[in-house]
Amino acid sequence: MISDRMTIIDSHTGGEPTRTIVDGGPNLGSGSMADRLEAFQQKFDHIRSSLVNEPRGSDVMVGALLCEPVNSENAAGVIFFNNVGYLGMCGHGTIGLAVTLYYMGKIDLGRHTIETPVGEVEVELHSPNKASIRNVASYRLTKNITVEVEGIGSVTGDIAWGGNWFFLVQGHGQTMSVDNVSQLTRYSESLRNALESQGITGKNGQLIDHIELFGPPTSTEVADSQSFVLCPGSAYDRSPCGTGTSAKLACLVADGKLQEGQIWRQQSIIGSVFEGSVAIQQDQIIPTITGEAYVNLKAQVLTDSTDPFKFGIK
Ligand code: PYC
Repeated sequence: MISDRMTIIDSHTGGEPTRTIVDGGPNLGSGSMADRLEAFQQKFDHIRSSLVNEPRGSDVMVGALLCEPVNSENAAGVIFFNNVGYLGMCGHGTIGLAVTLYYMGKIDLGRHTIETPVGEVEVELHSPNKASIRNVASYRLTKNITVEVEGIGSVTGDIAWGGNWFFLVQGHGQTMSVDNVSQLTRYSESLRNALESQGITGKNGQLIDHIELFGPPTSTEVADSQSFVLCPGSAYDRSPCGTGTSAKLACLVADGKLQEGQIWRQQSIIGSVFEGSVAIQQDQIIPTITGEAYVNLKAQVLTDSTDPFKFGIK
Protein backbone atom coordinates (compact mmCIF):
# COMPACT_ATOMS: atom_id res chain seq x y z
CA MET A 1 0.00 0.00 0.00
CA ILE A 2 1.25 3.48 -0.81
CA SER A 3 0.16 6.42 1.35
CA ASP A 4 0.39 10.01 0.11
CA ARG A 5 -0.79 11.79 3.25
CA MET A 6 1.98 14.34 3.76
CA THR A 7 2.72 17.46 1.71
CA ILE A 8 6.09 19.17 1.96
CA ILE A 9 7.49 22.45 0.67
CA ASP A 10 11.26 22.83 0.45
CA SER A 11 13.08 26.13 0.58
CA HIS A 12 16.66 27.22 1.07
CA THR A 13 18.00 30.13 3.07
CA GLY A 14 21.44 31.22 1.94
CA GLY A 15 21.96 27.72 0.54
CA GLU A 16 20.76 25.80 3.65
CA PRO A 17 17.62 23.75 2.98
CA THR A 18 14.43 23.58 5.04
CA ARG A 19 11.81 20.92 4.33
CA THR A 20 8.49 22.01 5.84
CA ILE A 21 5.66 19.54 6.43
CA VAL A 22 2.71 21.75 5.55
CA ASP A 23 -0.04 19.13 5.62
CA GLY A 24 -0.66 15.60 6.86
CA GLY A 25 1.99 15.67 9.60
CA PRO A 26 1.67 13.77 12.88
CA ASN A 27 -0.95 14.86 15.41
CA LEU A 28 1.03 16.04 18.45
CA GLY A 29 -1.87 17.42 20.48
CA SER A 30 -2.46 21.02 21.49
CA GLY A 31 0.27 21.64 24.11
CA SER A 32 3.19 24.06 23.83
CA MET A 33 5.73 23.52 21.05
CA ALA A 34 8.10 22.11 23.73
CA ASP A 35 5.43 19.54 24.70
CA ARG A 36 4.73 18.74 21.06
CA LEU A 37 8.46 18.31 20.38
CA GLU A 38 8.53 15.69 23.13
CA ALA A 39 5.52 13.88 21.62
CA PHE A 40 7.16 14.01 18.16
CA GLN A 41 10.37 12.52 19.59
CA GLN A 42 8.61 9.80 21.56
CA LYS A 43 5.90 8.68 19.14
CA PHE A 44 6.78 9.81 15.63
CA ASP A 45 10.55 9.90 15.38
CA HIS A 46 10.30 7.60 12.33
CA ILE A 47 8.57 10.46 10.46
CA ARG A 48 11.49 12.79 11.25
CA SER A 49 13.92 10.17 9.99
CA SER A 50 11.87 9.34 6.88
CA LEU A 51 11.83 12.97 5.73
CA VAL A 52 15.38 14.15 6.32
CA ASN A 53 17.51 11.01 6.16
CA GLU A 54 18.52 9.21 2.98
CA PRO A 55 17.14 7.93 0.66
CA ARG A 56 14.53 10.75 0.60
CA GLY A 57 16.61 13.37 2.38
CA SER A 58 20.27 13.99 3.15
CA ASP A 59 22.36 14.92 6.19
CA VAL A 60 22.16 18.60 5.32
CA MET A 61 18.34 18.76 5.29
CA VAL A 62 16.61 20.54 8.18
CA GLY A 63 12.96 19.64 8.66
CA ALA A 64 10.18 21.84 10.00
CA LEU A 65 6.79 20.66 11.14
CA LEU A 66 4.22 23.41 10.68
CA CYS A 67 1.86 23.38 13.70
CA GLU A 68 -1.28 25.19 14.79
CA PRO A 69 -0.11 27.83 17.28
CA VAL A 70 -1.26 27.68 20.92
CA ASN A 71 -2.18 31.36 20.72
CA SER A 72 -4.50 31.83 17.75
CA GLU A 73 -3.16 35.38 17.28
CA ASN A 74 0.22 33.94 16.32
CA ALA A 75 0.93 33.01 12.70
CA ALA A 76 2.15 29.45 13.32
CA GLY A 77 3.97 27.04 15.55
CA VAL A 78 6.98 25.08 14.34
CA ILE A 79 9.21 22.22 15.42
CA PHE A 80 12.61 21.92 13.72
CA PHE A 81 14.50 18.67 13.28
CA ASN A 82 17.43 17.23 11.36
CA ASN A 83 19.14 13.94 10.52
CA VAL A 84 20.03 13.17 14.15
CA GLY A 85 17.30 14.81 16.25
CA TYR A 86 15.52 18.06 17.09
CA LEU A 87 16.52 21.75 17.26
CA GLY A 88 15.18 24.20 19.85
CA MET A 89 15.24 27.01 17.31
CA CYS A 90 16.54 27.43 13.81
CA GLY A 91 17.21 30.83 12.29
CA HIS A 92 17.62 29.89 8.65
CA GLY A 93 14.61 27.56 9.05
CA THR A 94 12.41 30.35 10.44
CA ILE A 95 13.30 32.61 7.50
CA GLY A 96 12.55 29.66 5.17
CA LEU A 97 9.26 29.02 6.98
CA ALA A 98 8.18 32.67 6.62
CA VAL A 99 8.86 32.60 2.87
CA THR A 100 7.02 29.26 2.61
CA LEU A 101 3.97 30.58 4.53
CA TYR A 102 3.88 33.59 2.19
CA TYR A 103 4.07 31.31 -0.86
CA MET A 104 1.14 29.32 0.59
CA GLY A 105 -0.87 32.54 1.06
CA LYS A 106 -0.96 31.99 4.84
CA ILE A 107 0.79 35.25 5.80
CA ASP A 108 1.21 38.70 4.26
CA LEU A 109 4.29 40.88 4.23
CA GLY A 110 4.83 42.43 7.66
CA ARG A 111 5.28 41.20 11.23
CA HIS A 112 4.21 37.81 12.57
CA THR A 113 4.83 35.76 15.69
CA ILE A 114 5.94 32.14 15.45
CA GLU A 115 5.94 29.73 18.40
CA THR A 116 9.01 27.48 18.78
CA PRO A 117 10.01 24.97 21.49
CA VAL A 118 12.33 27.61 23.05
CA GLY A 119 9.89 30.51 22.94
CA GLU A 120 8.16 32.93 20.61
CA VAL A 121 10.11 34.59 17.82
CA GLU A 122 8.99 37.47 15.67
CA VAL A 123 9.35 37.41 11.90
CA GLU A 124 9.17 40.44 9.66
CA LEU A 125 8.68 39.53 6.03
CA HIS A 126 10.04 42.44 4.01
CA SER A 127 9.42 40.93 0.55
CA PRO A 128 8.47 37.47 -0.76
CA ASN A 129 12.11 36.37 -0.30
CA LYS A 130 13.53 38.48 2.52
CA ALA A 131 12.78 38.21 6.21
CA SER A 132 14.14 39.29 9.58
CA ILE A 133 13.73 37.18 12.68
CA ARG A 134 13.77 38.63 16.14
CA ASN A 135 15.27 35.71 17.99
CA VAL A 136 15.06 34.56 21.59
CA ALA A 137 17.32 36.34 24.11
CA SER A 138 20.91 35.28 23.51
CA TYR A 139 23.90 35.34 25.84
CA ARG A 140 27.46 34.23 26.41
CA LEU A 141 27.70 31.73 29.22
CA THR A 142 31.52 31.41 29.42
CA LYS A 143 34.41 33.30 27.85
CA ASN A 144 37.76 31.75 26.93
CA ILE A 145 37.37 28.18 28.04
CA THR A 146 40.20 25.86 26.98
CA VAL A 147 39.59 22.26 25.99
CA GLU A 148 42.17 19.57 25.21
CA VAL A 149 41.29 17.94 21.89
CA GLU A 150 42.84 14.61 20.91
CA GLY A 151 45.06 14.97 17.85
CA ILE A 152 44.69 18.76 17.89
CA GLY A 153 45.83 20.13 21.27
CA SER A 154 44.39 23.02 23.26
CA VAL A 155 41.49 24.93 21.73
CA THR A 156 40.06 28.04 23.39
CA GLY A 157 36.57 29.34 22.73
CA ASP A 158 33.38 30.81 24.18
CA ILE A 159 30.14 29.03 25.07
CA ALA A 160 27.04 30.96 24.01
CA TRP A 161 23.29 30.48 23.53
CA GLY A 162 21.46 31.78 20.47
CA GLY A 163 18.49 29.37 20.58
CA ASN A 164 20.93 26.43 20.41
CA TRP A 165 24.25 25.93 22.26
CA PHE A 166 27.44 26.94 20.45
CA PHE A 167 31.18 26.73 21.08
CA LEU A 168 32.69 29.68 19.20
CA VAL A 169 36.36 29.62 18.24
CA GLN A 170 38.40 32.40 16.68
CA GLY A 171 42.04 31.21 16.82
CA HIS A 172 41.76 27.70 15.37
CA GLY A 173 44.45 27.86 12.66
CA GLN A 174 42.22 26.17 10.07
CA THR A 175 41.86 27.32 6.46
CA MET A 176 38.41 28.88 6.13
CA SER A 177 37.42 27.86 2.64
CA VAL A 178 34.64 25.85 1.08
CA ASP A 179 37.37 23.63 -0.43
CA ASN A 180 38.37 22.70 3.11
CA VAL A 181 34.97 21.70 4.55
CA SER A 182 35.99 18.05 5.09
CA GLN A 183 38.88 19.11 7.32
CA LEU A 184 36.78 21.81 9.05
CA THR A 185 34.14 19.15 9.72
CA ARG A 186 36.70 16.69 11.18
CA TYR A 187 38.23 19.42 13.34
CA SER A 188 34.84 20.57 14.63
CA GLU A 189 33.65 17.02 15.31
CA SER A 190 36.78 16.29 17.38
CA LEU A 191 36.24 19.51 19.29
CA ARG A 192 32.57 18.73 19.95
CA ASN A 193 33.46 15.20 21.12
CA ALA A 194 36.10 16.64 23.47
CA LEU A 195 33.59 19.12 24.95
CA GLU A 196 31.13 16.31 25.58
CA SER A 197 33.64 13.84 27.01
CA GLN A 198 35.13 16.51 29.32
CA GLY A 199 31.68 17.52 30.59
CA ILE A 200 31.86 21.04 29.13
CA THR A 201 28.24 21.98 28.53
CA GLY A 202 25.75 24.77 28.15
CA LYS A 203 23.49 25.83 31.03
CA ASN A 204 22.06 23.03 33.19
CA GLY A 205 24.33 20.46 31.57
CA GLN A 206 22.84 20.92 28.10
CA LEU A 207 24.88 19.48 25.25
CA ILE A 208 26.89 21.90 23.12
CA ASP A 209 25.88 20.47 19.75
CA HIS A 210 26.99 23.28 17.39
CA ILE A 211 30.59 24.35 16.74
CA GLU A 212 31.30 27.70 15.12
CA LEU A 213 34.71 28.62 13.70
CA PHE A 214 35.43 32.19 12.63
CA GLY A 215 37.77 33.83 10.17
CA PRO A 216 38.00 37.00 8.10
CA PRO A 217 35.33 37.55 5.41
CA THR A 218 36.19 36.96 1.74
CA SER A 219 35.79 40.74 1.36
CA THR A 220 35.09 43.46 3.93
CA GLU A 221 32.77 44.96 1.32
CA VAL A 222 30.32 42.10 1.84
CA ALA A 223 30.76 40.96 5.45
CA ASP A 224 32.47 41.52 8.78
CA SER A 225 33.35 37.88 9.45
CA GLN A 226 33.06 34.44 7.90
CA SER A 227 32.04 31.32 9.81
CA PHE A 228 31.92 27.57 9.47
CA VAL A 229 29.15 26.00 11.54
CA LEU A 230 28.98 22.30 12.30
CA CYS A 231 25.39 21.30 13.06
CA PRO A 232 24.36 18.34 15.24
CA GLY A 233 25.37 15.30 13.17
CA SER A 234 28.08 15.79 10.57
CA ALA A 235 26.56 18.35 8.23
CA TYR A 236 27.75 21.94 8.09
CA ASP A 237 25.40 24.86 7.75
CA ARG A 238 25.43 26.31 4.24
CA SER A 239 23.90 29.51 5.63
CA PRO A 240 25.63 31.71 8.24
CA CYS A 241 23.35 30.02 10.83
CA GLY A 242 20.73 32.25 12.43
CA THR A 243 21.14 30.90 15.96
CA GLY A 244 24.94 30.83 15.51
CA THR A 245 24.96 34.45 14.37
CA SER A 246 22.81 35.29 17.41
CA ALA A 247 25.35 33.58 19.69
CA LYS A 248 28.14 35.54 17.95
CA LEU A 249 26.28 38.84 18.44
CA ALA A 250 25.87 38.05 22.14
CA CYS A 251 29.66 37.52 22.45
CA LEU A 252 30.42 40.74 20.55
CA VAL A 253 28.10 42.71 22.85
CA ALA A 254 29.66 41.08 25.93
CA ASP A 255 33.11 42.11 24.66
CA GLY A 256 31.93 45.69 24.01
CA LYS A 257 32.56 45.26 20.25
CA LEU A 258 28.93 45.69 19.10
CA GLN A 259 26.50 48.39 20.17
CA GLU A 260 22.72 48.24 20.11
CA GLY A 261 21.43 48.79 16.55
CA GLN A 262 24.85 48.39 14.88
CA ILE A 263 24.84 45.99 11.87
CA TRP A 264 27.04 42.88 11.84
CA ARG A 265 27.27 40.96 8.55
CA GLN A 266 28.05 37.28 9.00
CA GLN A 267 29.17 35.31 5.94
CA SER A 268 28.77 31.53 5.64
CA ILE A 269 31.49 29.23 4.39
CA ILE A 270 29.74 29.16 0.96
CA GLY A 271 29.54 32.98 0.87
CA SER A 272 25.91 33.70 1.75
CA VAL A 273 25.39 36.56 4.23
CA PHE A 274 23.02 37.30 7.13
CA GLU A 275 22.77 40.76 8.63
CA GLY A 276 22.44 40.89 12.39
CA SER A 277 21.89 43.50 15.05
CA VAL A 278 20.78 43.52 18.67
CA ALA A 279 18.34 45.34 20.91
CA ILE A 280 19.04 45.39 24.64
CA GLN A 281 15.90 44.99 26.71
CA GLN A 282 15.94 44.62 30.49
CA ASP A 283 19.59 43.60 30.27
CA GLN A 284 18.77 40.91 27.69
CA ILE A 285 20.38 40.74 24.26
CA ILE A 286 17.69 40.27 21.60
CA PRO A 287 19.21 39.56 18.16
CA THR A 288 17.54 40.28 14.85
CA ILE A 289 18.82 38.33 11.86
CA THR A 290 17.96 39.14 8.24
CA GLY A 291 18.36 36.77 5.32
CA GLU A 292 16.87 35.63 2.02
CA ALA A 293 15.08 32.37 1.26
CA TYR A 294 13.53 30.79 -1.82
CA VAL A 295 10.96 28.00 -2.15
CA ASN A 296 12.21 25.32 -4.54
CA LEU A 297 9.99 22.23 -4.26
CA LYS A 298 6.43 21.22 -3.41
CA ALA A 299 5.79 17.52 -3.17
CA GLN A 300 3.55 14.79 -1.92
CA VAL A 301 5.42 12.32 0.28
CA LEU A 302 4.79 8.78 -0.90
CA THR A 303 5.31 5.98 1.63
CA ASP A 304 5.22 2.40 0.39
CA SER A 305 4.52 0.08 3.35
CA THR A 306 6.74 -2.60 1.75
CA ASP A 307 9.77 -0.26 1.39
CA PRO A 308 12.51 -1.50 3.79
CA PHE A 309 13.94 2.06 3.97
CA LYS A 310 10.61 3.91 4.22
CA PHE A 311 11.72 5.43 7.56
CA GLY A 312 15.14 6.42 6.28
CA ILE A 313 18.66 5.01 6.66
CA LYS A 314 19.53 5.76 10.27
O1 PYC B 1 20.08 28.85 11.17
O2 PYC B 1 19.86 28.59 13.33
C1 PYC B 1 20.12 28.16 12.22
C2 PYC B 1 20.49 26.73 12.07
C3 PYC B 1 20.68 25.82 13.07
C4 PYC B 1 21.04 24.63 12.43
C5 PYC B 1 21.05 24.83 11.08
N1 PYC B 1 20.73 26.15 10.88
